[in-house]
Amino acid sequence: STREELDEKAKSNWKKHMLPEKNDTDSIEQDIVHHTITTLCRGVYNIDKLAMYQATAHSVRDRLLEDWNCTQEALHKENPKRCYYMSMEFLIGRALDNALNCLKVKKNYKESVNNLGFSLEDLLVEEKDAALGNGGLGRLAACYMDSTATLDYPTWGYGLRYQYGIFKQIIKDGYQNEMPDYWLNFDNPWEFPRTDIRYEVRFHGYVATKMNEKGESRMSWEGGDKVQAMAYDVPIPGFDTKGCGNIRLWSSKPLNTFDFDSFNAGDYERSVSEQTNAQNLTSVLYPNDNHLVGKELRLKQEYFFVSASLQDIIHRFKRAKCPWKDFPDKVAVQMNDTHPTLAVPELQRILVDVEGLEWDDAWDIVTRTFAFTNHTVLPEALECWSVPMMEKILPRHMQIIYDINLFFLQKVERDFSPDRELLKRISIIEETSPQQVRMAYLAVVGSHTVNGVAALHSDLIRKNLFNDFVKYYGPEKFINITNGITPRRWLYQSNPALRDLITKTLGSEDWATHLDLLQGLKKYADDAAFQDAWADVKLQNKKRLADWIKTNMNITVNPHALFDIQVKRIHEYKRQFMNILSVIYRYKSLKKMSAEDLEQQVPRVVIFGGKAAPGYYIAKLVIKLINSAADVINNDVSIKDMLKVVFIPDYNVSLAEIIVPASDISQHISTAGTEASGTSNMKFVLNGGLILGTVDGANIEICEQIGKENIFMFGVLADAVDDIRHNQKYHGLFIDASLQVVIDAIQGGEFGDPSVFGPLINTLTYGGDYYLISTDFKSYLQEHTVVDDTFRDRAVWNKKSIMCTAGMGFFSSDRAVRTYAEKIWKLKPFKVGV
Ligand code: B1N
Repeated sequence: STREELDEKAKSNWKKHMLPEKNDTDSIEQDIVHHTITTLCRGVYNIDKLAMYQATAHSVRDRLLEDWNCTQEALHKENPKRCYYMSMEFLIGRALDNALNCLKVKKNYKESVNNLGFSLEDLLVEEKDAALGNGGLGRLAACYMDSTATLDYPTWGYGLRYQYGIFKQIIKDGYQNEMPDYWLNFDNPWEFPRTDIRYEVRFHGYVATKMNEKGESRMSWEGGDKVQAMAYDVPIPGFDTKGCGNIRLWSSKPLNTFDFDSFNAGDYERSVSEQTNAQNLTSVLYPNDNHLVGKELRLKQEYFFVSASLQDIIHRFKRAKCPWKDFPDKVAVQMNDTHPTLAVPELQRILVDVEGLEWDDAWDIVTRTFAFTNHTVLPEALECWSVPMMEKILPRHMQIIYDINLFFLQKVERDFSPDRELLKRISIIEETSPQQVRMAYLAVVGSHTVNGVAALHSDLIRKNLFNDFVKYYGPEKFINITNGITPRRWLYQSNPALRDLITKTLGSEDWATHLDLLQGLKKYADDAAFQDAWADVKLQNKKRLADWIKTNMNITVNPHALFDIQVKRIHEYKRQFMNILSVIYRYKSLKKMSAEDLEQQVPRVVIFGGKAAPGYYIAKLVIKLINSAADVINNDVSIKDMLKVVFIPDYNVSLAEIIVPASDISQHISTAGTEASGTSNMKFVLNGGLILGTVDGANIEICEQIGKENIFMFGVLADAVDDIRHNQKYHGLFIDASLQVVIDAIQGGEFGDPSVFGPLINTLTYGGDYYLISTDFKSYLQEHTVVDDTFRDRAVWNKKSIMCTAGMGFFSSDRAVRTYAEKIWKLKPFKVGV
């Protein structure tokens, strides 16, 4: 029986016991001890750091749950319009520190944990990262969930509960090795299994014609194999609000019903192995960033995810008994790239086949519900699924996609242009052999709004990828919403020293939810005392990173050196290769210097971090080259510590929290027009680090916001890239003398067996240098010199650093999310408990 059916006495009994948690230190200690004894079945005789972390986490979770329930109950009653953010990736990282800050109980917890004989800082690092994402796309989803919760937007994330997150990277002999990340080995206090929330998901089977209740003929998807999706909820606390968001992750489980007809009598082993297969569906996150590997299991994951999420959304919608035509007034769905695009034909299928709506009425509902964010223009990342594979796994969806395409092309032909070439170009089906479904086109056709993630990127997709669609639909459908990052995790939590200085200077911590207030720092940018305090914070953060490097890698780095950092997924377009080539150039130059000249140099620590997709051979060679160069350079005493190179293994969210606050320079040096936005650029600048970057992605808008005198930019512009590639193809490349020096050093064996690096060097020479390293190398080296010269004048540098942080208000994910809510979702905040 539900709460509505309980009698008044029972209800008042419930109320009497639903008491809020108390946050005085004594109550907190009591709760931690209670969880140690009950939840963990341990005691003072065998408590250790991990157990203490778990007990502490459980007590914090209790406090979160209170807000979670409060929020969901209020939403249930009021039933406002909600938004669902569908993403195959959520790169959340650790939860405890974030929750303590959001609930404003960190100070008391620190004291309580101390009173029980532990240090809170020691406990925080016991937590394993929730690493259910590859890079920027997954981390963006996590930042957006933080902001929707903080701003009280009724938004839920939907995703998959992978048992293996992104692999653990281990460096052996300079090479990347991958280890599975079985992150659920210990209990996970940050998720709630919802054993009662389960849906069936079908694969394969066939399409039949059936009569519905009204006596109309309808298609019906029959037979096939079914698996079960079970929900796990991950609460997302908002900062300083009673509201609490949620990410619902689906896990595949075998279906426990028994189909006697298809049971192969006596073959018990086979029936168990079928159950195991069902479970394997959500086992592993595909470890590719910006790259599609058209595996059948991935397609199944995408459908499984979409099917379970839509069933859940529809179940919730139906509770309110609204007519179907109101669906888009109650539900907005944002598709994080094309990965959830099967939701378009799936909703159409449910409305037409199952609910009996007419095609056109259903399609109107579908296209008023969905919106689509594009995150990449790289051709190798654009999802295309082969028609035969789709027909096999999702036969009814394939028919629906054909119909969507047919009606779409008929409209284009009738209302716009009968040009056969245009119709071929704009078709959702690509006429290759076999045919392919272009998921990006399906997403555009099925959505009311499409957005890119930075100004340049949105221009490029309007001009290139979606040009025909812009002409057909008109430009209003294609908008820009520049990415953002949450200032809670990426400054408030990860950089306490800077947080405190900013709060003291501005007189309150309102900046954490109104990031534009950082503007108030500008008036202190020339103040010598403030500059010193600012520089001191940076030094503290560099020491923290230097300590980590010493402890974990046994490399000594000088915290007074210029820290030059590039951490992100390893990809040719991001040009870590160009970075290490320039490091080798610097090394060769240092080696040629006289003792006096050497002494005049600015010492540098060049830090790399990032994972390569396990099958990405060239990216893995870049890691090897970085490590081989580091070996030689770090052990060459003749350069007197003027240069150190560090490759930090297993770069992830929790390491980023230590690395980001410690940069003097961070590098964002993608070939112009290839990095859709980038978000780590925003994190570094927010923490007072300067950018060395190309005129690409969000670098351009960062430059506009902070002023061009506070950023180091170089390289060709995006609109020149095509012509340069064309010229290179027909006239060959121009390899500058400085680049030749470096190539010669590698090929001459200065960094180990040169044959190892042959294929990598070939991408430049014989490979045509697609990412234009040879084009940009000279201006890149020149800009490095400007960086060195600027760093010598510390007052000038400190002012730039302050101006960086002060100008970053625009890049808060609060601004981004508010824009989505107003322009796309038509969503209002829903405040709880005031
Ligand atoms: O999305 C980020 C951007 O800031 C980055 O510039 C962009 O590279 C990144 C297929 C992707 N685009 N596409 C992906 C990830 C996984 C996958 O399987 C593509 N990631 C991005 C946030 O907008």
